[in-house]
Amino acid sequence: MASISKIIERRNCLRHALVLPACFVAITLSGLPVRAEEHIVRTRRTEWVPSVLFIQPGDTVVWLGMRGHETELIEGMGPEGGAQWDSLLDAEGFKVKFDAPGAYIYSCDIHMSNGMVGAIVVGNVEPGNLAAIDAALPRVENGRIFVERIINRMKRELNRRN
Ligand SMILES: [Cu+2]
Repeated sequence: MASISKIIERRNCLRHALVLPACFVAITLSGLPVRAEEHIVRTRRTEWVPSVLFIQPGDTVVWLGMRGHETELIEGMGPEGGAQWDSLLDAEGFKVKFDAPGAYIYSCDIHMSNGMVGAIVVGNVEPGNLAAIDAALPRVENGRIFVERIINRMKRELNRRN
């Protein structure tokens, strides 16, 4: 017959076995200290791959394959107080850290009329600046149709996710 102390020991083990995984799950679901990630956008001729990228606040985007290209936020197409960028030409490995949630529409200015437009969505909630992006669209002079196409693709992907 097992002694009382052995029974208690077994109970404690059982308790730890149950409690530890539960703690782990709680921390993960609360969205607390999850490590910031780095995401890569590559060029394929005059396209960004992926053309629509979903990331979390605090993540960084790195552009690769940038010979003959540059990347810049289209005016008025990022959230207020969010990252703004305009790289040099041949900006291999250019990086932007995104802290503010929202949608960011960017282009390679040189190839904008070839459709070199991309979208980055930061955060899990519906971006708060979709109306502002729509309002900024008429001000785009080159390749507006491609900008519109990427905005629509982004909205479709947002609908699919929500
Ligand atoms: Cu380009």
